[in-house]
Amino acid sequence: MTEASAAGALPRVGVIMGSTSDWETMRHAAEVLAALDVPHETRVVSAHRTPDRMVAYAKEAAGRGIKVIIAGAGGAAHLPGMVAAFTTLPVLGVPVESHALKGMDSLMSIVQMPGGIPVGTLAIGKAGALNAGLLAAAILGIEDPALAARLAAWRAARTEAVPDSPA
Ligand code: RP5
Repeated sequence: MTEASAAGALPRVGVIMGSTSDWETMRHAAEVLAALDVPHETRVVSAHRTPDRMVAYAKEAAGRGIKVIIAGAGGAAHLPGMVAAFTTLPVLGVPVESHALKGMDSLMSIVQMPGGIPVGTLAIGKAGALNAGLLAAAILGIEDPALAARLAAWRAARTEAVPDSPA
């Protein structure tokens, strides 16, 4: 399953990003959510280029049944923090690796939120996006034992795949 609509289920996780150029990174969040059968949606929502879309998305997400928002952006990465300003849903921020500063700008833009407006900040790039998807599944799994079991199986398979020796 990819988009929630494909299965007719309401999306429970929103995966948003500042640009289509972020998809190569953010697809790793969407792919693991799909692997875990978590209904989700993917949207391009830019804090700078489409600020009205961003405000509407953040304000309406909870009412549409979204439980967790994963927001990825690069450079002056204001999207996760601004979305968090408009919703009390958990917001997981993924710093996308930028060309100029290798994602350090993205990380610093996302991580240092003022007290009171939390963003759970992940690692720069692919690992951060993947882990954001896993964290979203873990959060939903608190109230969804079947999903928690799928997540545990996913993790166990990765453990099983680690070889004893490098050669
Ligand atoms: C940010 O600017 C986006 O999140 C993206 O990471 C970065 C560059 O965007 P493009 O110029 O590639 O559209 O807003």
